[in-house]
Amino acid sequence: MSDCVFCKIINGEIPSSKVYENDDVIVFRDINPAAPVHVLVVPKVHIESLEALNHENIDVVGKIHAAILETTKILGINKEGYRVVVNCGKNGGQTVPHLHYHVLGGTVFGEKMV
Ligand code: DGP
Repeated sequence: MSDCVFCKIINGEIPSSKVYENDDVIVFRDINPAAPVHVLVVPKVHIESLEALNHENIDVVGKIHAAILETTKILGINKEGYRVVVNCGKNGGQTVPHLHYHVLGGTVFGEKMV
């Protein structure tokens, strides 16, 4: 989508600190990190949110999870652990309407989610 900030990052129109990329997924550092390690795992296909997943595009979820596993190894957080968050829609706090998984690490998170 032409006015989507993540599509612009995928197309190289906006710079990003890229950590990992393959044919289907790109991973880059969040511009406003909430933890010492904070990256966004983003499918290259424009899907608005988790709620926009369907039988046609659901395969991308496996690709995202595979990319998370590659990324946590690259970032060296795979052994100690990390948190994965997906915000969905207005009440979920989603601000960029292009499906993305937050991967946060490099610190110890408490049991509380919020
Ligand atoms: P969410 O609230 O789940 O939609 O998270 C969107 C995240 O995207 C937020 O943590 C900040 C990040 N973000 C927004 N614009 C940019 C950008 O242009 N570059 C990068 N690297 N991150 C961005």
